[in-house]
Amino acid sequence: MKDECRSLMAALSVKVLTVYMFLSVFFLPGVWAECKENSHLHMTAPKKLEALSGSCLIIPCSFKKTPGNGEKFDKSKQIIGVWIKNNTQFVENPNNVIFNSTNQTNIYPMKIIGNLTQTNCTTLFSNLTTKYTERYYFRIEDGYFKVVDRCNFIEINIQDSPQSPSIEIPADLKEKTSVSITCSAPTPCPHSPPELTWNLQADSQRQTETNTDGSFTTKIQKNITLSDTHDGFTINCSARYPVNEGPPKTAETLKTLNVSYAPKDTSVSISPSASVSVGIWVKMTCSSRAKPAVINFIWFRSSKDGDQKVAEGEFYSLNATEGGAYYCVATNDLGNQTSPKIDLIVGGSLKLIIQNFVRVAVILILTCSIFCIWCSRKIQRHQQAKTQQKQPANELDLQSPAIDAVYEL
Ligand SMILES: *[C@@H]1O[C@H](CO)[C@@H](O)[C@H](O)[C@H]1NC(C)=O
Ligand SMILES: *[C@@H]1O[C@H](CO)[C@@H](O)[C@H](O)[C@H]1NC(C)=O
Ligand SMILES: *[C@@H]1O[C@H](CO)[C@@H](O)[C@H](O)[C@H]1NC(C)=O
Ligand SMILES: *[C@@H]1O[C@H](CO)[C@@H](O)[C@H](O)[C@H]1NC(C)=O
Ligand SMILES: *[C@@H]1O[C@H](CO)[C@@H](O)[C@H](O)[C@H]1NC(C)=O
Ligand SMILES: *[C@@H]1O[C@H](CO)[C@@H](O)[C@H](O)[C@H]1NC(C)=O
Ligand SMILES: *[C@@H]1O[C@H](CO)[C@@H](O)[C@H](O)[C@H]1NC(C)=O
Ligand SMILES: *[C@@H]1O[C@H](CO)[C@@H](O)[C@H](O)[C@H]1NC(C)=O
Ligand SMILES: *[C@@H]1O[C@H](CO)[C@@H](O)[C@H](O)[C@H]1NC(C)=O
Ligand SMILES: *[C@@H]1O[C@H](CO)[C@@H](O)[C@H](O)[C@H]1NC(C)=O
Ligand SMILES: CC(=O)N[C@H]1CO[C@H](CO)[C@@H](O)[C@@H]1O
Repeated sequence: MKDECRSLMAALSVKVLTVYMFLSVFFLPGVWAECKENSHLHMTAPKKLEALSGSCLIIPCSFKKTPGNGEKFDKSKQIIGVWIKNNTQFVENPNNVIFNSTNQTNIYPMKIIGNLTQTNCTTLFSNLTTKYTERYYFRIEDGYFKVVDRCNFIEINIQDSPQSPSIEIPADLKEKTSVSITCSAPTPCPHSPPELTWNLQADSQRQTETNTDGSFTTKIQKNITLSDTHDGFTINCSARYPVNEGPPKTAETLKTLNVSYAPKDTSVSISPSASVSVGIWVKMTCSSRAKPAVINFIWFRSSKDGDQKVAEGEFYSLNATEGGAYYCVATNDLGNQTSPKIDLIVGGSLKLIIQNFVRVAVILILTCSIFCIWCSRKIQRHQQAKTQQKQPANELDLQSPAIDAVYEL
């Protein structure tokens, strides 16, 4: 019984092992085995490439041959470069050969533009459509050396809409510093690079640069000296890619500037008013615009002997006893700003004002009355004199009592 069990177990484990080996040979990726087998050819290219339908794609590519025993290069023949697409399990299925550099016309619109004798397999892939989204393997045929690099393949992804450009802004923006802002767009097809536009005036002309992996990027750049007005500004960069047919395809990216700045527009407001009576409670408020927010407000009172610090904090309340000029200084991490001075005028109390008013009024009334009485008397006398003048001429005499009366006054 025990023996039977043991042999059954042994049989089972052999079967399991066989199945596993079968799987690893035929179904599991088995990449290690393929890579080992084909290490004689090593292709170097970006692992993934994105491209736009209706445009083209440059595949940056180079390779290294390490011939094994019996593999000889035939110098009399030209080196053949072959691209194989991968949509079946066996990459060497002839149906998957979509480009052979000896052919004038190929199944896929590809062209090796690199010099194969200089191990440059750079390829131009034109008239792209989304159906070319595939995995691509490279093969070299040079005399008896005919090898596919199965380890290093390229995933080419062709899409109907372009990738968004990217806006590069240095971190930690501060006012009064000069920064360089760049908008860059991937450029799969440097023959027809995207046109870049943004809501900043570009300093430099559009430039197409080569990246370290051989792919391309188109850029525009602007150097700006930051100020608080740039804070919250949204940069809108758009890339227009020309395509074979129809209008250009566009993609845009927005990025908002986050600029920190020292306090601005610092001012003092006063309540109930800048002109108050003695003994009134006055509240002053210091306001300022700053990023990051103001961490400290300091209040000063100006006087002949210089300015004196009187308080700290956003608000300053005081019992109005005497007037003076006050101001505040707002401070944050980036600096400080002094507000304009505000004059606090302290008058007498209401009671005092009324008393004064009454006193003035009484004096005025008295003066007026005396003057009026004097005036009316004078007019009276004058009229009396006139009446006497109208009497007969014989009575007109310098010693007339009426005239005497006038002189009496
Ligand atoms: C590529 O073309 C050459 C010449 O026509 C041919 O000898 C070779 O077998 C082709 N290679 C592949 C992988 O189709
Ligand atoms: C190369 O040309 C031959 C005939 O001209 C054709 O049968 C073959 O499919 C072509 N190969 C490729 C990869 O286009
Ligand atoms: C390979 O060829 C392409 C196209 O001619 C060229 O732009 C590139 O500089 C070449 N690469 C190297 C490494 O020479
Ligand atoms: C490719 O490179 C080889 C060797 O450097 C040179 O002889 C040949 O003229 C080049 N071919 C082309 C088309 O530039
Ligand atoms: C690409 O397509 C256009 C028409 O759409 C055609 O004129 C041109 O020859 C094609 N180019 C290639 C390389 O196939
Ligand atoms: C912008 O600044 C960078 C360095 O910060 C400098 O290399 C570049 O020449 C400047 N560009 C312009 C147009 O001034
Ligand atoms: C960005 O700019 C483009 C053209 O300059 C414009 O069509 C688009 O509406 C703008 N986008 C936003 C969100 O403002
Ligand atoms: C702006 O930058 C400050 C620090 O510099 C940060 O605290 C704040 O969250 C940022 N605001 C936005 C909207 O990114
Ligand atoms: C202001 O001070 C005066 C005298 O110092 C005092 O009589 C008055 O009550 C105070 N007013 C207030 C509102 O505290
Ligand atoms: C404001 O800043 C200046 C210069 O940085 C400094 O000299 C001054 O003491 C500051 N004032 C206050 C009230 O912090
Ligand atoms: C998409 C596709 O068909 N991929 C295949 C490419 O070839 C390998 C083997 O070389 C397969 O494992 C993949 O399934």
